[in-house]
Amino acid sequence: MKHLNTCFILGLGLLLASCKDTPAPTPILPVPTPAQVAWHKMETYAFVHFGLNTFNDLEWGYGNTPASTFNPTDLDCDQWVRTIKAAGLKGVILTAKHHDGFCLWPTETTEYSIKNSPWKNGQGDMVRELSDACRKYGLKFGIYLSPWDRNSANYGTPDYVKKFHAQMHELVSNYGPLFEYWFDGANGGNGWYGGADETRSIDPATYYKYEEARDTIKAYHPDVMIFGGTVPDIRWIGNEEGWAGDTQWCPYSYDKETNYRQSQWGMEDGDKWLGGECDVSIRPGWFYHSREDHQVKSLAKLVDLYYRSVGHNANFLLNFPVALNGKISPQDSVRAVEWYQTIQNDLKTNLLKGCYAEASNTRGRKFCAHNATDENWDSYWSTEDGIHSGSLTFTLTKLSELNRILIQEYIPLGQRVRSFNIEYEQNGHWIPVEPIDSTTTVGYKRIVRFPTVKTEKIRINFTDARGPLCINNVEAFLAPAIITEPVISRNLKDEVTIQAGDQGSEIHYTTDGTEPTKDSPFYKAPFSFAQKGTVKAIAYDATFQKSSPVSSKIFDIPPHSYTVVFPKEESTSRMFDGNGYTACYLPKGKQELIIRLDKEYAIRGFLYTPNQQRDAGGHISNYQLFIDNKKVAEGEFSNIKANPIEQEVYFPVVKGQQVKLVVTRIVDNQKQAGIGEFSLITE
Ligand code: FUL
Repeated sequence: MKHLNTCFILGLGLLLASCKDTPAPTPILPVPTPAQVAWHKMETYAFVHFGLNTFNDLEWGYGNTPASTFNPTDLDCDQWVRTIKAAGLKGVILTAKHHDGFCLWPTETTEYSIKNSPWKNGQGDMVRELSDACRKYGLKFGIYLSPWDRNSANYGTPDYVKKFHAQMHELVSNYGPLFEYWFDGANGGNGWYGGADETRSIDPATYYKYEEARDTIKAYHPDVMIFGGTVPDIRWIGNEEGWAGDTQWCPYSYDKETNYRQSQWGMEDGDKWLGGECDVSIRPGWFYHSREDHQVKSLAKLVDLYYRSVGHNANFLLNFPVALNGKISPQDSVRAVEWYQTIQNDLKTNLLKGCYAEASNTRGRKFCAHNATDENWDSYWSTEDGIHSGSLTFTLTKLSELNRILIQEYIPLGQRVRSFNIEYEQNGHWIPVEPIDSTTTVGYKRIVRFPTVKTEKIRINFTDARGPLCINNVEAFLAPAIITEPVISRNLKDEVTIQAGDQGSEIHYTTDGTEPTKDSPFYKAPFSFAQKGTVKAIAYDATFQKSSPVSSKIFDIPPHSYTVVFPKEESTSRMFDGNGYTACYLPKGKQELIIRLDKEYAIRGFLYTPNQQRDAGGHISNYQLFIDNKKVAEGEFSNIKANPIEQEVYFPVVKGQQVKLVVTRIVDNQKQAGIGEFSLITE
């Protein structure tokens, strides 16, 4: 026994000595700060958009909606926080002031605040209520303070910047602790501005004095992550759809950026560590609109977004548009919790737990393959200096089915992996899995989804990296199938096409508004639907005996009833083809569209979809609509630049046959308006 102990101690001594001798790989710049690493580990958190816009059915208030309209009847921040927590989200960011300038706390800087609203007779403080609720339930708290202020009379002058900084000071010194501070980038130009009702432009890079702002914020909250402005700690992912590119570098250089959409992928040669944040609303809009009650994102959509954000090395920021009563709507909370439970269930049983891990090469015992499965985030498998590739092979404890592999790099030493692939062993042969994304970067976290394979051995080949590999975690799972709802569209020939989201599932549909079941008619091919009505469909997987959620599409005037009078170009047909990715551009000089309908209709609104192609321009930001030469609507498509989704406009019913859309402003003052889809809504 004594002898054994001596051997053991001797062995341990030698081992420790050899560990001591093997240095860790040199960091590859840029590397994240410890606060940035802690932020990556949060992975998912919530946004809440609530304010005057909520009560006026707006996305971007003009700055003139009266403070008296802010009147939640049953505001309950505890309910928000309970919901957000049940959805597994780790924190919440509140729009303390949106572009309309209305402040949700009793600021000294302006009268345009909850002080002058009927809510709690002007005695309330929403920022306080939410930050208290967060503390009570153990959630982190963050602030969104819009730099653009469409209410402020002195917006555009140095005095406004003083006011903006004073607002920030009130927020950082009175509420907290804060984990994130959001500066929105929108500066749309026009606004009420104390009654001036004009367009004002500023240079955001210099006007707001973001460097000073950073110093103030960090003096109170040294570890806070600043979003936006000129000195951010994290970066906008470049879309408001909630996804990050599968190639996803945290390094980024704003001075090398030529198009803001580059942010979707990051930059391998970026000189700053700026992790991506994917912001998306659970509904189409950021603020609550009752007309969107049926448009809460589907479970399949949200789960997909999780894999395309967190699973693509980025954080996920899910917005809840709080409703008029001051609560998160039941549809939204049920969906968010369902989403969380689905992901938890997908990633429940790690099949690599207790497995045998082997590496093709390693820089020393301290950096062995086992570190990738030891559940210790700070230990990692690493290759020798100068060796930027290598494989990890895992022998499972038994023959298993799997369809997810989760990989993490030890990011405190920088982001390294450029490419990898995954194989599984079958009858002595290595067969590549078929991932649904390209397998390039890894970063803080990469989750690879692929069709289920059955095996006892899995191998990950890291084929290229910026330095020696540093892999601190690998897990594998078998996630149950989610059946995705089908996509319904109608083309120029008035034919309806229904496409399944999953291979192998069958589609059943109805055209009379009733809910489809697996006994409803089976969809085989496009069918003619030259009428107004609703088509509903489900995908049904006979193997799993499971149906997707129902997709539903309301079709109004059939495409064949529209004749374009101006411009007389063939490409105009693209705006009625049921495909937002094919667009028509109005001719330079005359930004108008004139349509003649086949007969008179009672019209109560219209739908406009901007060109859905990646990086497309020409989105209409302001419009007028005429029916039989009478103006029936005029307005702004707020936030269309950042979020180019279908826009809905309603007005009192007007009977007519000729419709004219006049484009009065195009995003970025471009010369030609693009129209992906256009249609009228009838009574
Ligand atoms: C955008 C804003 O303009 C939207 O209204 C919303 O607040 C979103 C999160 O950021 O840029």
